[in-house]
Amino acid sequence: MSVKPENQLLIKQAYAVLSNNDLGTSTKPAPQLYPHQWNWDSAFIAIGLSHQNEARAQTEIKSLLKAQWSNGMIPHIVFNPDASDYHPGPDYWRTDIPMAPQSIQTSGITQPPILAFAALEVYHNSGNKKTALQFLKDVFPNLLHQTDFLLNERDPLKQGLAFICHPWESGMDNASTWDTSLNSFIMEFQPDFTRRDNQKIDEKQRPSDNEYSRYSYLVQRYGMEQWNQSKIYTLGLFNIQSVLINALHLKSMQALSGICKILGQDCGKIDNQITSVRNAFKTILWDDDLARYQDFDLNTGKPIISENLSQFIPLFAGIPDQKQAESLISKLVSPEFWPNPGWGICSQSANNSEFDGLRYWRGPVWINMNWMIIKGLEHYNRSDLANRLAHETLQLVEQNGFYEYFNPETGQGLGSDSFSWTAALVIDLITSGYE
Ligand code: 9WN
Repeated sequence: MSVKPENQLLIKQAYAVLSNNDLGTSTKPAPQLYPHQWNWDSAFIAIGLSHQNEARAQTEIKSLLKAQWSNGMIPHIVFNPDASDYHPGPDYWRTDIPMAPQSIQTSGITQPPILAFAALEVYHNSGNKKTALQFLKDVFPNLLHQTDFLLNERDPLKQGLAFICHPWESGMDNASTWDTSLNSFIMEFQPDFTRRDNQKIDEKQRPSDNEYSRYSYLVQRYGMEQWNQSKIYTLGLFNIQSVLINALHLKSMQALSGICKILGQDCGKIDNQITSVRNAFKTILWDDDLARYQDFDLNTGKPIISENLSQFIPLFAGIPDQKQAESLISKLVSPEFWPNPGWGICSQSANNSEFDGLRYWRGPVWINMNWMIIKGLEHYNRSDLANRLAHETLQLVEQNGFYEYFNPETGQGLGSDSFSWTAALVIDLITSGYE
């Protein structure tokens, strides 16, 4: 495969970003803003690393799994003991409880579960299949345990869908989708904290103070329950069956079924679980009248009507049937989500009254989202659109830098520079033959 000189340079720069953010056995998402290890960041990072250094890619995943809780939860942050400049830090979480690992400090919540899919990608990209097979054997039980956590502790009504208990678990923290639910619960006390993020990044590009106050309250309140999952559910503060979380969970379960077959084990249980999650997408998360997927708020018993891009992520897991996929793709290509000319998919529709092209998950383009949608378009045989989206993604980074997110109108880089998953997924796109 011949790679254009400008893309060869981009790959070189991308590896430099990952190497500068390398903490030894894990990679921080960004040099200043995010000094610890994050869950879904490490999954994307491992995929990028696997094209150059498969052993290091495997270590990235294993280091996160070392922090897995005894209930199967893989935490959203694994704290770097040498870094302190992040709110909420380890003590704020009150995770010094028997369920959490004893020698590693972690947060008390999880994040979009794409790790099993990443583990299978790392295996496929490996040159040394013997060590890669051993890697799959090593991580398989932990990854199954994570699925059990999501299907049991996070599915009290046994519907086949996991709920999230905090906007940080959604990965799309301040999407306006969460506004009503986040502002509905009563805070029994005012949480005490100092924000660090807006000392480093222009506050117009970050969540609001009100959101931070509510994020921090949830952390403290759940900490008071010692992170007991049924108590968290019963508190009823923020219990949402998210489309993104469940789509990535299904994608990971499909990968686990693939790993199970590679390992020659009996895969009946995981295959049945996949069927039940697929059915739940059809019966609970799909709205036939609106021809779209919607998050579901367990506290109100109602779907959340909000136009953000998570409705397209089921394409990545091959969940919609052909007709559903066609409706979703026709909305995806409309200028409210994908300006033409443009830089990819807006995190919220430009027609959404809360759209803000600067503010984090309320409009900006994110590289991991473009990347998952590219793969979803390929799944539905829309290489024409996948190629266009990949091209715009690579141009965006080449012209503006390895930023965390981007203004969908101007392409301006926002948030932190030298962002790891931007670098990792640029490597993966170019190595996969996109230009
Ligand atoms: C809170 C690390 C993480 C990403 C999330 C993104 C942002 C953290 C923050 O950064 O969240 O988890 O401090 O804002 O929203 O998706 O994993 O890159």
